[in-house]
Amino acid sequence: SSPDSDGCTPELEKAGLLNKTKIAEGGRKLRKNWSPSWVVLVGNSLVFFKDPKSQTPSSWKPGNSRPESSVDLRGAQLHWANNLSSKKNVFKLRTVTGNEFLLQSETDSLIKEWYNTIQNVIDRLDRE
Ligand code: I3P
Repeated sequence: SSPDSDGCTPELEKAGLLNKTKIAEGGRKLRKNWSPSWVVLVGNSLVFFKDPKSQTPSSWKPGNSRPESSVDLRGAQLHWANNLSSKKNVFKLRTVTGNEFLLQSETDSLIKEWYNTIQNVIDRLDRE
């Protein structure tokens, strides 16, 4: 049988290293604090892990390490946001609860893949 034959394990869509900063919490602006984050897109959530060195796609399994934080993508909004940073390849993710994150990569193709994959999940949730 497949690893998810009971349908209870959310599908791992994507995982990788991105630069991340939270810029708002509940609509309240925060001071930027960029740091590398291991980002995992699983089911309806984007999950952030603090220690990228201990994380690899093959070692990641639900429950085997504690996420730093997690974002519910239902109703979220995604926008390219190169106007919000001196860095290149930046997009902004805004949750329904008014939390805002910037995510960034030096690699053009990589950030485009992340943008498209997250947008696809948001679109899927919008249709539900
Ligand atoms: C911030 C830091 C950030 C920078 C931000 C600065 O200074 O240099 O990297 O964001 O710019 O304010 P500090 O470390 O003193 O908080 P970017 O790298 O995204 O440009 P900003 O204030 O224009 O957002």
